[in-house]
Amino acid sequence: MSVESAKDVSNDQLIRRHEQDYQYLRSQLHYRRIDVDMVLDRLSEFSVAVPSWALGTGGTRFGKYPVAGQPRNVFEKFDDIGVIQQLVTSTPLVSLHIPWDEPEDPEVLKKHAASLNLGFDAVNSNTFQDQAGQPVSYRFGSLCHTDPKVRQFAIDHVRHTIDVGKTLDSKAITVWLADGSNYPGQMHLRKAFQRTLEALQQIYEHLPSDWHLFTEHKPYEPAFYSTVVQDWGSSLLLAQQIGDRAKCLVDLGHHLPNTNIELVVARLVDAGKLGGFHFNDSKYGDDDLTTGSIKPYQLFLVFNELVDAALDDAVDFNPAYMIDQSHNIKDPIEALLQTVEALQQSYAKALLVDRALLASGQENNDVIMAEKTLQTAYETDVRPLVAELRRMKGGAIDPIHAFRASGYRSTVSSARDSGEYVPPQSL
Ligand SMILES: [Mn+2]
Repeated sequence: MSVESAKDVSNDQLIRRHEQDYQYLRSQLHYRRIDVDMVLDRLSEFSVAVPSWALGTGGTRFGKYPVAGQPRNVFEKFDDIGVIQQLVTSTPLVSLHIPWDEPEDPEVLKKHAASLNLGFDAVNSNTFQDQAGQPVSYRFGSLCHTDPKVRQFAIDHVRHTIDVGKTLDSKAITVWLADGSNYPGQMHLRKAFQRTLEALQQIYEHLPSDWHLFTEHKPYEPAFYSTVVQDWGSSLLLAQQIGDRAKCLVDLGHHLPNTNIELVVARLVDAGKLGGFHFNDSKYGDDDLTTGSIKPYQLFLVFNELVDAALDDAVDFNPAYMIDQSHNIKDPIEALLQTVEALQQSYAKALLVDRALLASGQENNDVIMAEKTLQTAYETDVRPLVAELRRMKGGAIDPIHAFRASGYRSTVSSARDSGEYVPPQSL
C-alpha cells in the first residue's frame, strides 16, 4: 500500500477516537482561556530540517546493525524524508552533509526534492575525517591546524560546501569542528583558537550576503582533553568576531551533564546570536538519542525560552531548527517520526504557557505560582492537538501507525537489495 493510502486508512480507523479526544482537550483549553486556533496556527508554521545522515543506521565504534532497505544514495534518502514529511507535515527541508551526500548534478537532485515537496536547509561541511585520496590529513586538526596547508585545504572544503549549497538554494552552512587535543600540552590552547577564528573569517568572506554561518560547540569527543570550540562562550566569541551573519548553533547533546541548556539559549538570544538547533537527546554525552526520549521537561523548557523570545519584539529572532541524531537500533524513519512528534508536542506545550500569569509570578517572586504555570502547560496532554495539526495539514493522526500500515520498510527492503550505503567520495 502506498504511504498516502495507508495514511488515509489509518486516519479513518483513528478518526472517531481522535475527534473525541481533541474536542475534550479543546474544551479544557477553552476553559483555560487559550486560543486553540492561534496555537494551531503557530504550530503549523513550525518546521524542522531532517539531516541526510539520519536515514541510514548509525553505529558506535563497536559496531553497526544496518536496517534492511536503508537508502543507498542521496535520492533514496530524499524518498524516505518525503515519507516522513507526508506523515508529520513539519519537515519540508533537508540538511545535506558534504561530501557524504554531495549530488553529482544539483539540478537533478533539486527536481527530485521538489517532486517530494522538499527543499534544502543548512549544508554541513566535514573536516572531521580524511576523505579517500585527500592530500593532507586532519589527524591533528583542520581549521586550527599548525600547518597552513592543512588549514587552507579545510577552508577550501568549507567554501566548496557553500558553493554546493548555493546551487541547491540553501541559505546557511553549519561548521562543526572535531578540532582539539587529546593530551595536556599537545596544543597551544590560545593559538589554536586564533587560527580557527582567522580561518572562519576567511570562510565568512566567501559567504553569500543572504546566508548564515553557524558554529557548533562541543565539550569533548573526538578530542578528549580539549576542543577548540568547547562551549557556547567560545562559539559566541567566534560569532561576535566573525560578523553579523555568524551565529551559534546549539546541539542539545553537546553539553556536559546537568548543563542548563535553556539558560544557554536565553543568553544566546539576548546576544542576538542564536542561530539554531540540532535536536536530539542524551543521558550521558553526545548520545544522539531520539529527541525527548530522556529529558522531555528540558526540551519543553528550551521551547519555553524560544516562544518567550519570539513574543519579544525587541529580539531579532529566526532560529533554524534541525535534527541531529544517529539511529543505532531503531528503524531510522520511525525514530524520526517519533522525534518530530516530540518536537511538535514540546512546542505546543510551550505555546500553552500562560505568559501573563508567569510574568506576574516572576515579578511578585511567587515561586510556586511561576513554577506551577510552567508545569500546568507541560503536564497538558497535547497529543490530540498535534494529531489534529497533522490531520489538518494532510498528515497522519498517528504517524507510526500509518507508517507501519504502509509496509514501506519491507517494500524498500526488496527494492534496495544492497543494505550498505556507500557515500560518494568526491573530495
Ligand atoms: Mn550537531
